[in-house]
Amino acid sequence: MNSSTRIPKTTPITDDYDISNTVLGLGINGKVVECVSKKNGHRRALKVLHDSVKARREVELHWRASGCLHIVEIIDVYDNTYGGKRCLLVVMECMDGGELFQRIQDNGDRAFTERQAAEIMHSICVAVKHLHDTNIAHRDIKPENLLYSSSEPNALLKLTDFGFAKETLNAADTLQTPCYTPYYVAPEVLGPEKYDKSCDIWSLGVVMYILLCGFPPFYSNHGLAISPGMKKRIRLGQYDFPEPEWSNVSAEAKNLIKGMLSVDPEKRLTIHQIMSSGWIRQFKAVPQTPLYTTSLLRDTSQAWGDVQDEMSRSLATMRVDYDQVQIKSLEQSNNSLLNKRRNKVGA
Ligand code: I85
Repeated sequence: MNSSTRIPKTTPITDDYDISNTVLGLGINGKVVECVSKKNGHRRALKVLHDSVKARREVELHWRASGCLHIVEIIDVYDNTYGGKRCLLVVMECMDGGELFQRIQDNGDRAFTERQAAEIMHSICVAVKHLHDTNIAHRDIKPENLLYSSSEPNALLKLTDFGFAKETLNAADTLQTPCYTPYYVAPEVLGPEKYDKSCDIWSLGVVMYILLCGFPPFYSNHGLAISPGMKKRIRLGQYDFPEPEWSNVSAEAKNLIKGMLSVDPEKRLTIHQIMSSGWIRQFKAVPQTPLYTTSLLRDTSQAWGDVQDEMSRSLATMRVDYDQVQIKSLEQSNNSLLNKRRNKVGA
């Protein structure tokens, strides 16, 4: 279905759903509560967003991204007045299994293995490939946004929250605009999309690192949410694979992490390179090496909130930094084709 044909319903949501008081989570842009379909009795998750340009973009991009096995599905969207304010009400499939790392912590007595980590990374990579292939950068991939569909062993892991998602026009689309002919196009015209997507890859690297050992690659020394020292370590790519946690982890996994956490976004792996690595593609053949992850996550469960805050803050920094890189490179550019376009746009 063409995404542009999807329009929120303007009929009252209460015609179709009973809305409960149970809060499932609080996002930055709105709260998520439970609701039940009057038609079929299915439990759903309802995200309430105050209507704005930003909220419209979130809904549009999430809607467009729906239809992937590893992305939380949108069922319905309503444009209603709710509590005296215009709101977008997003009804989603309800993810009953909770957050990724909570489930790993509750892994029972069995040790979490490198193969299980590879299977989880494969699921997340399928979601990211789907997004990047449809010109969407999520830009907020972090543990709290990775949810399980149920508590069954066969539950699916899915990505949610498109509050920071951004459309990335790719090279092919850029070249189809009348201003460019491919022979003369400057690299900076083709460039910008890469930075937003590379933000997602960095997140994949951090999530994969935590999956394999139970602690993040970068953290502050004094427990402060984000310290200058931590910022510096992120910028310089200063992290390591300490023993004993990393002693038995495969070299292939470590190399993949290095490629994902490469400081220079130009050098960072793309989702296609990651998907074609043996560790992801043949995750079922990855060794079942027992990891320290479960026990370390349990040990640090007190500080898990800090770990989450740290990741949110570094993602925020990265989104701003990369936006600036893009603006700067366009402003600084004195490319004749770009100037032609500037004149056309009248900017
Ligand atoms: N179901 N980031 C953390 C939740 N089903 N959750 C968050 N942004 C969103 C909440 C705060 C994610 O867009 C979020 C968003 C959407 C959901 C969402 C979507 C669909 C759920 C902010 C649950 C749930 C339901 C039943 C049980 C359980 C969880 O959260 C649990 F297992 F935890 F008990």
